[in-house]
Amino acid sequence: MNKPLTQQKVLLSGNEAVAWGARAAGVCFASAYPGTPSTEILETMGAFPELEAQWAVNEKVAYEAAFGACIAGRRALTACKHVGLNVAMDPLMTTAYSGVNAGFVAVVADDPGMHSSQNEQDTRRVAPYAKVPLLEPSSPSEAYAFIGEAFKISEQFDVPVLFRVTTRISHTKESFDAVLKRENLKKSVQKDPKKYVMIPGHARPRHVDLERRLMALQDLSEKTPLNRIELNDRKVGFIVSGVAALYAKEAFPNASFLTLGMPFPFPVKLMKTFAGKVEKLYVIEELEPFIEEKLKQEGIRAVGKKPSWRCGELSPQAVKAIVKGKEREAAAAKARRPLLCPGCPHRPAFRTLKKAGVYVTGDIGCYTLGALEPLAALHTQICMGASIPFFEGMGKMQDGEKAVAVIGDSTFIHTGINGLISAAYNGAKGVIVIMDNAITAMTGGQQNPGTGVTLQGKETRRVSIEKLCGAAGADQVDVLNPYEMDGFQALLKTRLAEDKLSVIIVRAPCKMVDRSRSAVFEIDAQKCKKCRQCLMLDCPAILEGVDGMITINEALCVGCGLCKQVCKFDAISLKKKQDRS
Ligand SMILES: Cc1ncc(C[n+]2csc(CCOP(=O)(O)OP(=O)(O)O)c2C)c(N)n1
Repeated sequence: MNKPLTQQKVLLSGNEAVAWGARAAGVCFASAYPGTPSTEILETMGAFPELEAQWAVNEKVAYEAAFGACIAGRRALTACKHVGLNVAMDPLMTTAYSGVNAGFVAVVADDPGMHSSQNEQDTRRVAPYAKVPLLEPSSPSEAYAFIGEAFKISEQFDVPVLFRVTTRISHTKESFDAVLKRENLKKSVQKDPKKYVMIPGHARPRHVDLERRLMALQDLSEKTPLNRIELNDRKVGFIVSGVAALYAKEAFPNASFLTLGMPFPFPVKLMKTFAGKVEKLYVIEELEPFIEEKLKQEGIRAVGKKPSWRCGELSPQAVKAIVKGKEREAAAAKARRPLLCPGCPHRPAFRTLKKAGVYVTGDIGCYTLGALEPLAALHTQICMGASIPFFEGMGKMQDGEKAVAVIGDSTFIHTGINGLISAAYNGAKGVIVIMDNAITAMTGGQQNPGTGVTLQGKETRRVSIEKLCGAAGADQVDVLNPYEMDGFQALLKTRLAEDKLSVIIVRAPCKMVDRSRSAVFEIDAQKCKKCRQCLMLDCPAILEGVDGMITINEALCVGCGLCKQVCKFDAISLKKKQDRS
């Protein structure tokens, strides 16, 4: 008889490895809000029938739902991008006090280099602030192995564990052997108000206890194999963590290394021991001088990096430059600028807003690209949900001209709704535009409560954005198709002239959802006067040749017809089927 398979060769990205590792660790519940580079963790878990994986409306809710499962005695995981942890900071700070029942791990994916983020904050700094342990793998196989350790640490030390990955780990694939056994841990639910009701009288002793737990974690950090010394050539030693460990090992393969898979609490004794074994000590880490500062504080002599290296990613070449004491050279401009997809419904909406000449407070999503030339009709973007409060504050301080807020459907449900309730309550006036493309497009097309489908593909209740807006206190809610640009323009003018708080929902499906290609357009070179109005739409399908000729790339055109709408010379028409190549 064949033995059941206990080990399997897998090829997984870091995010997939986190998901597979969590399944092997017996995680029963996972909740997240999407955010690059973390999104695929939950997408992968969503495909595991043996556990409950779900999208929450935002990271705070995701954290709390997962924590509820942990109180119920099941291992639970939440995942987010670095800025998502800002939204979930409130429960993180106090669940550190309360501690856990079954294991609880918060996976946070940082984005050094800001490939798809508005900042590059270093989550390692959060661990000492929140007083929780931090694990940091340097490869997908380590991510797989460390997740199980994170749950054990969480249970042994009664604390949530922060698990940090970065873009290069999240999105790099590695082939390794995965143990397929799934742990089966079930604890019973505890009614323990002294632990889970954090009124001051209960929280004070829990804070004292947290300090005790941290001391015990400090001991663990000194002993755990997650922090490991490899002694080779002793002339040069490196203290490294995360993906920087791989860069340093590639750049200096013969050197000695102390790799910190559990950088916090800092293994101070281990760092001193290692420092004593090598002639010259360097510390190599991406972003903040997190380990470097601790070494300085402990009087351990080590060479760190110049402040210019705190911005952006490292590489093996960067490690060599740091060792030579060089400054980071200014990065060359990125070759390709981001563009809205052909047929994207945000394009006509921004064209209309630009025509209206209004100040637009924006938010985060694909529609943020409306800030770029030539659409250039969005004027702020700081963090998710800020558009409506910015609009409210600006509107109250400005004489005459009103700002318009622009926000996507997923962002509106994430934190935009709070801004609308507050604006309505405080008597704000003006127009809020919700760009509802029925998906969370920016992060690759995830479902949200507005789409009526769950992460695991079940039909569910669908939230009505228009009813939400009415209930929140908007005086007027209109719904229209952004492709009807004349209608949108007229409505915008009317609503802006009124003394009301209005919401206009411009609704048309994202082209990633509705992939139908109704038609293809072409430009009649005889009729085209090269007025460039179609080019001003910034559609990737419309091209200007070196000879000034404007053409439509048939392979990219999805037939939205926007270019035909803006052409004053009737030079754009449907391409007949038989003429299509
Ligand atoms: C706090 C936080 N969480 C997650 C993200 C990642 N993120 C940016 S925009 C966005 C949602 C975009 O969806 P939507 O508002 O519907 O706009 P669309 O991209 O569909 O146009 C997400 C998940 C982020 N930037 N900040």
